[in-house]
Amino acid sequence: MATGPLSTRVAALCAEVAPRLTPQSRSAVVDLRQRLGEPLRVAIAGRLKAGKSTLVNALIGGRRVAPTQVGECTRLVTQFRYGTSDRVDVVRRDGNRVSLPLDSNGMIPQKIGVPRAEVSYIDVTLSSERLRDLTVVDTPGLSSTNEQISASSKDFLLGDTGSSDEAQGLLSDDIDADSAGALTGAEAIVYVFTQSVRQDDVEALEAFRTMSARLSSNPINSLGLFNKVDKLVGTGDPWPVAGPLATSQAEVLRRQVSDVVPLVGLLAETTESGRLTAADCEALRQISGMSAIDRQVLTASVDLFVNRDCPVSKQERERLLVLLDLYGIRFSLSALEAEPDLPTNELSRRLFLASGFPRVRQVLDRAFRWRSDAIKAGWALTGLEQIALARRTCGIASCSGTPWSGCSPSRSITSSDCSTSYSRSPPARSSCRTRWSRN
Ligand SMILES: Nc1nc2c(ncn2[C@@H]2O[C@H](COP(=O)(O)OP(=O)(O)OP(=O)(O)O)[C@@H](O)[C@H]2O)c(=O)[nH]1
Ligand SMILES: [Mg+2]
Repeated sequence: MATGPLSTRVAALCAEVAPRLTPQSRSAVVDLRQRLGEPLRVAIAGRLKAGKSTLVNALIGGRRVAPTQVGECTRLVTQFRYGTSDRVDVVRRDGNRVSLPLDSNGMIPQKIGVPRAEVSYIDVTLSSERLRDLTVVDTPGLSSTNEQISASSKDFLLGDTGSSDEAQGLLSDDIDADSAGALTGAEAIVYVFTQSVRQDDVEALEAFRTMSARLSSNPINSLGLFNKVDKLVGTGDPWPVAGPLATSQAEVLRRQVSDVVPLVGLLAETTESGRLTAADCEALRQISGMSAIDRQVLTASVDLFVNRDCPVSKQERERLLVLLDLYGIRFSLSALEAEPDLPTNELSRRLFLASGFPRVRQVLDRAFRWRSDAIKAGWALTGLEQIALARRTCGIASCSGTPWSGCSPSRSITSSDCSTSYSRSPPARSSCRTRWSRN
């Protein structure tokens, strides 16, 4: 069942045209119709270690399920969607599924038991309320600082290259075919970056957005996240710098994203997944009782924090670094110095506010959740259009014309659209390299 008025109209259109199509096109249209009834699918893209999985955990909330740092899964596309029970399926390229239990920490296991080359993606269902109207797709990071790769993948994805084999080779180093497929199938994209946006970020984002959906040139279905802003400054407050930087990066990316929002993803993950325990808070309280100068030296660097003499065990200090990093630790120590009896839940709430995540959620709601009907309907119309394009160029006559062009909710299909060339098309990748031509 489609969920909004626009999706409902497009679903009705799918139902109307499907019986008039060949079995292959019909099946693609039936898939499209089914997708209209599913939650909005948002892909998280960005460079290696930008904090994509950390963001996924914060978005899911209540738990930490996506591994960060290490593990086979960080190199695989992983989809998180709502289900009545928690379940991890490794989906093989032949379509077969291998079910795995979550590990003892409730996370996707480090070892998935299927050779990576045979895995298409990991399908995780969770009984998390947050996923009821949002499916999140975590993608492997763009690994390279090699600008050629972004350019080549862009060429390949946009169909502007003559040698798809060559481009595919480059693509597999950086955006592998599975990631490309996941992004192709997403209706919206969150692009995570750290530090300043670079030209290859712009190009990668442009390629992602274009292959995700050829909706329009408006950046209506992509959002930029400027992550790890706690790393921007040495020991001070990063927010006075983060705000203006995010604004200038939004300017650089104005054609690609609707907004750029600064974030300390780590604090969002820690607080949203409820990882900060009373014991952690107690350890921080003990450290806050040290003299001001000792505290200052202790928190001057990661190395000093772990190795200096301190009333808290080294193991606990390492845990605090994983949960909060130095910015979160300093923030907590200041809060506990001012209010030594601060309870754990109040400290966690303040860290959550300091993460910038409330604004991220608000912007995500505004950019995606509240507009999901229009985004999904536009995405499905594009899919229908491309099915028609492939059919016409393949010389199949039964789908002449675009019967849905009259009911486009977000735009109408114009003659300029009809001169656009398509080489790879969501949702069904067509083998036909096509160019629309009107009779
Ligand atoms: N200090 C700090 N560390 C962060 C932040 N966000 C993520 N990290 C850390 O950065 C590391 C990489 O985070 P991931 O979420 O695994 O990054 P990723 O983009 O999913 O990485 P790949 O999947 O390997 O490309 C982890 O150690 C995170 O804890 C942040 O806002 N601040
Ligand atoms: Mg990851």
